[in-house]
Amino acid sequence: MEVAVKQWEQQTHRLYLRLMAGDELGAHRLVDRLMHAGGDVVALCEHLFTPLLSQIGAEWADGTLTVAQEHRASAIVERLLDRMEPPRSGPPRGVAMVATMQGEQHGLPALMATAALKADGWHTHHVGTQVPVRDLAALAAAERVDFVVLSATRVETVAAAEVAATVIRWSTARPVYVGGPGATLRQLLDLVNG
Ligand code: B12
Repeated sequence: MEVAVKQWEQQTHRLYLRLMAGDELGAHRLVDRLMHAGGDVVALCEHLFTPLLSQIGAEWADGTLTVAQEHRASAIVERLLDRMEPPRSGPPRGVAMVATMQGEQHGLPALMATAALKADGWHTHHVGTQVPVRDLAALAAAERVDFVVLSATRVETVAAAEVAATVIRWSTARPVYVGGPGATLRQLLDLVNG
């Protein structure tokens, strides 16, 4: 969707106000409207949800928002992401698995990665957060995935995910891609599509 930067800023602000009011239905309607206007999952994640979450994180860090307000907003965003799956026809392009490693509680980037991969036509197993590396490697092998994606949000957890990636690559002989803060979903799609 070709939306001007200012329009994304306005939409982000509108969504922010709905989240702060706990208006989940209003938030759903806004996202549905953008999707119907031709918005794709990656554009919405990168131009709407990511800046919104950065703002919420900054306000939480400086004490403007309480933990309860941040949690409520994050939980609504999780449910918005769950609903964004566009209908697709035809067989999947392949099989993907997405997770975060132990110590990484930030599940939203992984949810965004899953939404982006599904929209790109991959059958995607979303395994959630804080998954033990051996269990993830075993499941990836059992499901014969084409690749594994590990999302991480902090410097420490990016480093831990890189170590886990080496273990999973070694035991499954499959590519493993690690995303960190600031990495984009477009980069992820470029990686998986070669
Ligand atoms: C929501 C949130 C939480 C929620 C998470 C809820 C959930 N369901 O995810 C909760 C409350 C659990 C939480 C906890 C903590 N949090 Co927090 N949290 C956030 C917040 C507000 C949003 C996180 C987020 O989703 N960011 C947006 C993501 C989408 O952006 P991104 O990281 O650039 O991700 C992109 C890429 O990763 C890409 N992507 C995803 N997968 C892949 C894969 C590949 C291969 C590629 C290429 C790309 C890719 O997709 C994303 C799309 O743009 C951020 C603020 C912020 N600025 O991010 C703080 C933030 C990340 N948290 C922070 C902190 C400090 C914590 C805690 C340590 C706090 C504490 N003292 O307990 C704990 C950590 C718990 C743990 N063990 O992990 C700090 C981190 C600072 C740092 N750099 O270390 C931040 C930045 C807040 C701040 N301003 O201080 N948090």
